[in-house]
Amino acid sequence: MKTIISSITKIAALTLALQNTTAQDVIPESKEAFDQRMQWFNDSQFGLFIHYGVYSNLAGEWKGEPVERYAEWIQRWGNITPDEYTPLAADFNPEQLDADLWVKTAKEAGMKYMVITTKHHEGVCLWDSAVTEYDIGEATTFDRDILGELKAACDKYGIKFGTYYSIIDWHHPSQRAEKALSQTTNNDKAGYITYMKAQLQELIERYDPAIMWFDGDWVKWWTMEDGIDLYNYLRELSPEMIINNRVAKRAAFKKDYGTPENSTPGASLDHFWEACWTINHSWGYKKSDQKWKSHTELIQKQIDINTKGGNLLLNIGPKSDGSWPEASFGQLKTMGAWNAAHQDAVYSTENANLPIQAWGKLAWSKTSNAESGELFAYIFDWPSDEKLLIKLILADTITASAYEGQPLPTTTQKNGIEIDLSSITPNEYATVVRVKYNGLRKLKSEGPDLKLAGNELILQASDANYQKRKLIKPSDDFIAFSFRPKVEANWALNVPAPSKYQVKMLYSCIGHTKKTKAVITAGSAKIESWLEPTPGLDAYNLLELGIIELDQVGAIQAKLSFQDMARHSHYQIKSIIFVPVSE
Ligand code: FHN
Repeated sequence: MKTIISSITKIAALTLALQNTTAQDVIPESKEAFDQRMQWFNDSQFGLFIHYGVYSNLAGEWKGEPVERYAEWIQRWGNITPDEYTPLAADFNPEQLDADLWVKTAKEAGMKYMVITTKHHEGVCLWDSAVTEYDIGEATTFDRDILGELKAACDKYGIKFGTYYSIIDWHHPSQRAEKALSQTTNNDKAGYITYMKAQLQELIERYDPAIMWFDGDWVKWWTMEDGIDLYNYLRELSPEMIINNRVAKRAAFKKDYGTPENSTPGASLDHFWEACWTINHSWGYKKSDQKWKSHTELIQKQIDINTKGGNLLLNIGPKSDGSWPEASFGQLKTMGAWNAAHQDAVYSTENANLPIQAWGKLAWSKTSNAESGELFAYIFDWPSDEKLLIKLILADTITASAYEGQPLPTTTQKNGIEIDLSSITPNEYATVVRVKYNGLRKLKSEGPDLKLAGNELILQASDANYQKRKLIKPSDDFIAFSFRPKVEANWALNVPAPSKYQVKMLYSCIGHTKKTKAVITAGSAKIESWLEPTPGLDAYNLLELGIIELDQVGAIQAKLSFQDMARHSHYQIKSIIFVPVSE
């Protein structure tokens, strides 16, 4: 009891000290100090996300039946009552948890930090907290300090240790699991905030996390002011610790970094960011979830994210005993080998804001600028004629080589730089070519500036599913629809948070003889708009269709179809963008 009183006294004193910071202000920090604090994060490129808790015991099944959606949400989607769920903590027994193996595997994959769920929405704490008995100390028979073991292993291998903490807490009396998506008020908000602050102080004082990774900010009773107050509280407690933007309201709050989820922004962003992705489908371990991403998809995803200036935070969901699903080791091993063989192209590059290329990605070394430097071309789709055209850029001088240094012949074309790849063999996952230059110039870029904020959900043409016979797909850069009744494309859309979204579509169309309507559905939501013709198929228009509400968390189906498609009309769709609307 003494510990609890001292924690609450400390919090009260600290909260008073912050009174002079008005609710809407974050603690002042110069750009230099902020950039310095974010430096290691920005250089990391790749981190490990771990979803581990009592839900891991259930492996996505309840009473012998698989439960839909994410396994860590099983209490909600399995309609498990608190009386049924709370005692399950007694079975939590990470006896096979080998912190050294976890962290060594992460390091060998090329990961520079890790973030583990210390308290997910279920509310159980993976450390022995003084302010609750629903934790590893009292609610389980397990008595090791697994967070301490992981922190020690991170220190041993030079990996930064981070902690995930959910604002949502279905065990705390102030909230209820069955109202997970509809709870508009918290029936003891002040008490719960004091509880959270005490727990966060424990995590900081015991494990000194380099990152505090919040989640659950979307609940209606949590406000931007609450988040900024909590941000300031933590900045005082641990001035060098990095805090993600879900501490407040992610659609509008960008400090310290943005957190797109199971989605990669279509272009670079004007703030630090990290995209978190599952390695299969569910965050928490789900026995039936065999939707493992291929080694190629994972490597190319990391390259896509890194070349746009972000980090990939890749999730593993350990089994109840603390062991990892076998498939995860293979994926991380392959990623580690590729990262190790391309160190310059992974850890010494940054976003170059260069024109999008249909065959892969572009970045430049950190020391480059328009006058001189070195480009890295990451080739996903090997050109059939073995001639790589880097479109829309020219340079005064060009010297191209394979990643390992073998010279490659180049020629300057009207619309870009062409590199002869015939003397080298493509890498199974992605081939890197170096291009040293002087006097780099960008030709006019295609399409309108999307002005992305980073938390948009983007459906790219390359990720669409559709009946190929009905559509022409000349490249991954767009889907071409010609006059075909009932033609449609669909995507799996991962919704990170229930919210209203402004729906936009980047398209071009010609041959309009009469108006055509685009119809977009996402889960049960639907929106439609007439399409105006564009000056040409290469001249893209950003259409705003309007606002829809997505009241789900997790994967739903999105579909694009057309009504009254005009004869002899042709459409090219680059992307559909869902922009979260801050409440
Ligand atoms: O509801 C959580 C979900 O369980 C998981 O933790 C992801 C990972 O960031 N975040 C929320 C869904 O957006």
